[in-house]
Amino acid sequence: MDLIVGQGHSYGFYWWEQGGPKSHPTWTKHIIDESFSQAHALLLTEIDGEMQLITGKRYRGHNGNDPGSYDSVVVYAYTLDRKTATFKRHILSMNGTASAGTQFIAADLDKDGDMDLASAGKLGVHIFENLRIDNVPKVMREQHIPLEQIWPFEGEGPIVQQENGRPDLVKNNNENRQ
Ligand SMILES: [Ca+2]
Ligand SMILES: [Ca+2]
Repeated sequence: MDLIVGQGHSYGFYWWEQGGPKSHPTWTKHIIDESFSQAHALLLTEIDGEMQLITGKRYRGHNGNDPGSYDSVVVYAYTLDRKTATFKRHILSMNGTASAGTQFIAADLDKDGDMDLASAGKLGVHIFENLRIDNVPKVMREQHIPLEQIWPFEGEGPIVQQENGRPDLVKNNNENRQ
């Protein structure tokens, strides 16, 4: 049995390979990733049919006193090739507000048939929606983009037709041009 260990309050996480006889085991340290600090939570789980290791940076693990406390906050998934014992990194969130916190959970949160993730940290609670199965219409996702879509704002000049603007706004633009 091998081990995967994250540095909760410094840089790096590793896997430790067990060797030797069971009566006198030896342990060899292997680097998985040392690019971020405070990998305070690790989750090894099967997602989309393959084993994945989920981790990331905890934000302000010791209230800003840990190494790397002010680095970008990241959350990564690592797919594991067990034949070569290599981990391939995939970005789930970078420089956003999602963080590792103290635990990840994996569950099909929207019950569409694929496994989603959630974490809670000092920057808030986040859900990572798995888009392998995506039953949400594009128009509905557009409505939930956290941006003000009615622009230019009042007093900022004439309305111009936007290539990807809301259908109702594009219609209004055409009326304004008449
Ligand atoms: Ca799902
Ligand atoms: Ca999904």
